Amino acid sequence: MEYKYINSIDSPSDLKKIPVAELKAVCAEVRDYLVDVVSKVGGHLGAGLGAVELTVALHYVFDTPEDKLVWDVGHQAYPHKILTGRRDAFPTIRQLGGISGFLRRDESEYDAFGAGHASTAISAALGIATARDLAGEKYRVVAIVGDGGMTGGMAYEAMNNAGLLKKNLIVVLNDNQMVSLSSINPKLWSFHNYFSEVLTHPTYNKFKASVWDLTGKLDGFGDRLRAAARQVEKGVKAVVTPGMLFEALGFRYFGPFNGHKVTKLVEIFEHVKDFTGPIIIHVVTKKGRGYGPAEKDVTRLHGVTPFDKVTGLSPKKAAEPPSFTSIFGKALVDICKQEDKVVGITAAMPDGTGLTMLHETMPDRFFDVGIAEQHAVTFAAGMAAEGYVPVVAVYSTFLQRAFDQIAHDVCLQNLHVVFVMDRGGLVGADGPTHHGVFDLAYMRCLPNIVVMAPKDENELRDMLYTAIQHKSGPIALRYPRANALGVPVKYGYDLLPIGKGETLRRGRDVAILAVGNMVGYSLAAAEELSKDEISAEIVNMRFIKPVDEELLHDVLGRTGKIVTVEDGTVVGGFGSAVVETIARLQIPNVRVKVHGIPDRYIEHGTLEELYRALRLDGSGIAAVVKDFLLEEELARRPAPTTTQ
Ligand SMILES: Cc1ncc(C[n+]2csc(CCOP(=O)(O)OP(=O)(O)O)c2C)c(N)n1
Repeated sequence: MEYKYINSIDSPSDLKKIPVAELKAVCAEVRDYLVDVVSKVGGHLGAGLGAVELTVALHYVFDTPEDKLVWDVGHQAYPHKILTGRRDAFPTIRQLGGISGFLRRDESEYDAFGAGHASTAISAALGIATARDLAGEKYRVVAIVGDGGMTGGMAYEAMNNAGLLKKNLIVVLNDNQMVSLSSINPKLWSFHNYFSEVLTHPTYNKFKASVWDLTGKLDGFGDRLRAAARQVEKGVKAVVTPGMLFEALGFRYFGPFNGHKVTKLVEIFEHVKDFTGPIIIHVVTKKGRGYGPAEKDVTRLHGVTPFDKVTGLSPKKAAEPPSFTSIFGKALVDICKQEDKVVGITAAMPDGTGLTMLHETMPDRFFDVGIAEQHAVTFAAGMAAEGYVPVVAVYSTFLQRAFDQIAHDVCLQNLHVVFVMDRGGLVGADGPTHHGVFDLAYMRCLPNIVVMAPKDENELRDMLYTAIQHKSGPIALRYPRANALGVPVKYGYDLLPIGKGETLRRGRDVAILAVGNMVGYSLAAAEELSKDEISAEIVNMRFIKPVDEELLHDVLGRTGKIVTVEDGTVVGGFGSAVVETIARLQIPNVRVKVHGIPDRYIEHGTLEELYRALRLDGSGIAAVVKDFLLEEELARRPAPTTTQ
């Protein structure tokens, strides 16, 4: 498509110069550019396509960056990036050194608040509005949140508080009737059913017709709306509107509006932008709008690798081993067939966590609770209290949100809940909001819990089985966003002894103690080291908690030097566990190097790039070990004597 408008939109002030009647054409160009770039570089597609008109209208009406737009999650903010000075940088999105796939305050003054996790926008926007009032300033604050974001408890906590504080705050509810990233049941928002019922209710339609008649005449919008409501009320006992819930929380509700009519959206925002108090504008949109394949295959084209623009299909990959996710999904179904008390729980990510398979085979043993990780954990605790064995499958990064539920509802009561953390470790292009690098640290500090990480697919299966059999308390396992290693999957499952590791390779000079996917990289490092005649012992510790003390004693007794390796933060993670154990046991004359993710947020890039940069691949680990041995040798040399 030849672009008439967007090549000269370097900021929203350029957008504002375009006559309103031409905004439809601007939207078509934004949409085309979005599909064009994402088809080449991959990224989030469907949500952005559904929010094009909304984004154009918001930037057209509001005076950003003085007025603050606070987007929830941020995966729908690609059109926002295109219109706010990042059009030319857009093809670098999610690549090392390029712009982020989510929102970042340090990337643009138009990103009023960083995001990547759901349901935070209304809280952040209310905080901004409160700060504005305290500082005596006048700008406007708009939170844009999807119906998915609305399934998270924080959204209601924020609305309840906003209703009390009565701040001038606009919440735009972008309702595309898609909550879960699921091919099976995307409509998890109970209010969705409520809305659908209300929208087809004759009373509501009569009410709405009156309101629309009046909104045609633009002055006195709010008063007339209320008058219309009263007029309809006269004729019926009770008026049901989709906004009753929000109004109970102290918001004034407007909608639902068609979220793809850009001129109408401009008109609506113009009229409400200076209303006082919290208001909610409900717009109905279609995920993937305007691009056939994304409208049809909404789940697959939510987030994509590069694809053919005509067909929407990504090129077929050469045959590769299955992902850890699918190994888990299959094993869970298998085990559920033998154990009738086991259930699977996901927080809006059935496809991403592999639980779709459970839904397909045993739908009554499967629960998708919406984007509600905290609830997922306490819901699981409730089931465990009644003798069920819930397997909570959540991405490592999203489970962070449920820390207190894990501590207070599960570990304190020593309930047998199994936590399966997918996307543990670095995740690549999604970047710092999504890297799952804190899980080993935040899990292992809690009493009663067992924490494990498998080195390959067979160990993952055994760990899942062991976790389900471990009736004495909570237990967690984590694995990376990756294909499994391709080792032949053995028949059946073995019970692993809790807290026992295994030595995979004997060595003389140094021992590398690794967990999870770092075991494979450590074996590669040992090969490299052997070329330099360094003999490294490789230990798969399997358990981050409890630490295998016997094995530690044995290894240290023979080598005296260990390097711990993990795909997680060095602060309080697996290496810390080893160091703490050595200190507690008072093992003398040992030298330890803790290697893992440093104490800072890691940028986005491919996994290979990030592993290389952080020295977590085979060569990197070998280099770390050599540095460690060199330092150790230097430390042992006698200090040079000085001559006078
Ligand atoms: C706390 C948290 N859990 C899960 C996710 C993964 N996730 C990203 S987008 C999404 C669906 C969001 O739905 P909605 O807000 O309606 O936006 P849509 O994609 O439908 O436009 C989910 C579950 C997340 N970002 N944050």
